[in-house]
Parts: sequence; C-alpha cells; structure tokens
Amino acid sequence: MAAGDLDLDGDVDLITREVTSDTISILSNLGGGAFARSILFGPVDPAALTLADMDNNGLLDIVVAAYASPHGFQILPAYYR
Ligand SMILES: [Ca+2]
Ligand SMILES: [Ca+2]
Repeated sequence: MAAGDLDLDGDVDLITREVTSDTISILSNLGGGAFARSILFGPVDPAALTLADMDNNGLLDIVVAAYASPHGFQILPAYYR
C-alpha cells in the first residue's frame, strides 16, 4: 500500500494491491473517513508499489514492481489529469 494525494484535493488517497485478483486499486479519499474504490490496473502480480512524481509534472505517478512486467517494473502516469 502507498499513500499520497493523487487528485490534489488536499486529502491523502491510497493505492493498494488486491491480493485475490492481483490488481491495483485506488482508494480515493472522500473526506470524513470515506473512500471510493476503483480498480486501476491488473492483473499484474504486483510485488510492491509506491508513489513518486516520475516525470516531474507535479502529479504523483504509480510505480509498480511486477514479476509479469518485462522490465520488472512499470510506471503508471498520474491517474487524474
Ligand atoms: Ca486526494
Ligand atoms: Ca507525474
């Protein structure tokens, strides 16, 4: 799991690995302890994931270490544009 403000609304959002489906989900923070879940990507058998602004555009991108990826990792550009 990784945490960061993906949609720049000031609330910390989460990305998680769904163990049963090997997919990656975004949990958008709606405030007040409520989250909206959406499946972003998969199945990829993600081993680890983190958030970083890889292209320096001010928006967090999702970096996934995945056994199924040819390079061993994959960068998912900012989800919210
Ligand atoms: Ca947010
Ligand atoms: Ca970025």
